[in-house]
Amino acid sequence: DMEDFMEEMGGEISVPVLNGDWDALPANVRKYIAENVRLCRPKGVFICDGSDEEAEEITEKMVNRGLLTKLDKYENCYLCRTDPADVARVEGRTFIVTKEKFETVPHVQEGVKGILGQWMSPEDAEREMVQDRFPGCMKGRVMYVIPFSMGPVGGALSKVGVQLTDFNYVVLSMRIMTRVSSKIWDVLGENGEFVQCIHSIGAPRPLQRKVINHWPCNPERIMITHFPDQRKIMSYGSGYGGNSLLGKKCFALRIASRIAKDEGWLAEHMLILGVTNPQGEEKFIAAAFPSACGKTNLAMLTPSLPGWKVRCLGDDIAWMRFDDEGRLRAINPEAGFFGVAPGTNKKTNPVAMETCMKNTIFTNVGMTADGGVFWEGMEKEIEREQKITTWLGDQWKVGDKGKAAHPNSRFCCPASQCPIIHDKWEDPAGVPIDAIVFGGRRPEGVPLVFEAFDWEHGVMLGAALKSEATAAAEFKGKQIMHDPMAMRPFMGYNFGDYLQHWSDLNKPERQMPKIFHVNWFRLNDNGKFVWPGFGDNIRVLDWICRRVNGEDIAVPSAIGQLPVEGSLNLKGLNVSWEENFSLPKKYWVEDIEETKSFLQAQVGCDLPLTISDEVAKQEERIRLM
Ligand code: GTP
Ligand code: SPV
Ligand code: MN
Repeated sequence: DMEDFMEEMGGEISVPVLNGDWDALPANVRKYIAENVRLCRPKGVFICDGSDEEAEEITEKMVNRGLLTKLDKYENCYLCRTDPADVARVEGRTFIVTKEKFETVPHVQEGVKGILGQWMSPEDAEREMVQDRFPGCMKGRVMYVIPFSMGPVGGALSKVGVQLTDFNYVVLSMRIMTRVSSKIWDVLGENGEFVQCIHSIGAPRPLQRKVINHWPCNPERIMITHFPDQRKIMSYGSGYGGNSLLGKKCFALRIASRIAKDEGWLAEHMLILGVTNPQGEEKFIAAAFPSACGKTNLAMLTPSLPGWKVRCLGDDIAWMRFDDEGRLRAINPEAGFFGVAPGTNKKTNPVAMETCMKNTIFTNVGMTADGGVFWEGMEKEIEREQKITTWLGDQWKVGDKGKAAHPNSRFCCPASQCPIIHDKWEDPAGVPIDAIVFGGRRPEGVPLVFEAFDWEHGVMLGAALKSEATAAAEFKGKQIMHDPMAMRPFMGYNFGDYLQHWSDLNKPERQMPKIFHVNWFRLNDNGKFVWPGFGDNIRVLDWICRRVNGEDIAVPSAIGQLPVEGSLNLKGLNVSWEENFSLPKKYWVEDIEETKSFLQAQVGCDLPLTISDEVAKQEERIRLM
């Protein structure tokens, strides 16, 4: 048992195993747990098996404690309200730890503060995490052991992780977002490799800080560190999504992007969808938009054009690898959706609304008096004058000041429940990607859709991706921020090396996907969206599919191939071509200037020549506009 094990390790403590069979664990897992028990001092260890019974037991406890509220209107749905100080990812406290600094971050220009990832030395990480934060951090709490697979269990492209956490909310969320199962132990075998994920809310007993909303956390001390060389993640102080569900951004993007570089594949912040035209021909598309810029919505799109069908494979992360035939194949490593609630309704995203009506955990949304959910955008879907409790616990009704839901409130639900989930969403071989799409919130100047001239130009477009800040992280206001490849917060290694890796993928024997750029968020002079978005985005997908088929419906411009006027199906819409597709020269002159200095300042000598060449070519084209 654990006692013998601790003794062998020269340890002095042992704690009860509250659930599961310690002796059935692989030896390297036992060692990993024992080391962290010694460091974190939990009162017991709970080995999860991912079963429904286990989830029911944990859920009941959380309801009794007040951390979850049952939503009577739906089947097996719960509301969770966090400490208002713990509502989003904390990018300023997120680090990648490598011996060599420039493995993690590019050589920025002198005097410039880098924004493409944060590096920490192993010595500092040892002091900050292992010495300052983690000793005794789980005192009085249970350490849960969560075996999980990113990607189908045992699949060739899948990877295994084991998360240790002292927060039951994380256990319930991980079993929705990843594949949690005892089968993982068999996949690992005796000494199989797994990613070590260690998470603590940093609130040992006796408590040092008042617990708000029954959500223990330690916002002042939040720190999230990644050790790509050791395939390890340590996260402290926050229970929120991307900070605590370590399979998601920490593993499937930051650690995986680094593994992917070493092994020749890609781990990207992308949705995956299949779109079938009225003739029955299906194309697969992967799209990268920054956080809260429309991935979930596009992945679940309900087409406004007759005869079209969209099926969802994933809404946030894609792992992609070229196969022997030279096709880029993508899998969704996740098993659930952790989607933005506000803005989602039966008109904008009926599929998401249907997906989250059972077995869902809602975080920081409002609640109606009859035990339903409410958030901004649902005004037409509840009875008038309904009494609502806001995410902060205040009484409220539609029309009152303030908001019912936090702008980054989320639903967490199993992907399998999605009514348009693709039959192949769990195919371990993945689906062949025909097009890659980049996009962001661009209120000005950027057309609805355009196509890259070639792969290199497309990689440059990705590198130049910008967007208005959103509520998914700690940033305030509407500033336009660079978010290259929608990966700025999730880069696992030097961004210059990352761009080189993307460039190097282009080989003659491969069928390279076409690359596109879209913008659903352009505003007119009255501050109104010039494009209806949502279900009408099928019209853009239609154009993209026809381009993939080689149709002659594009005309070169300074920034890429634009749709020939009239080539986009706008039947039944009242939109202005000019407002959607004009290229204001002044805007683009400034844009390329700004992009060039951004890349020079932030990526410096690590910027691949192919990319600076593409920037120079674009600059020249814009000059000639
Ligand atoms: P993360 O989960 O943070 O990675 O976000 P995401 O990229 O999946 O974004 P999501 O689809 O949840 O959309 C975020 C917000 O953008 C929601 O409030 C949506 O209603 C809104 N949105 C999505 N698509 C469109 C669109 O086509 N037009 C407009 N105007 N808004 C959109
Ligand atoms: C994002 O911010 O891109 C998300 C939410 O998908 S989180 O899981 O918190 O990263
Ligand atoms: Mn995301």
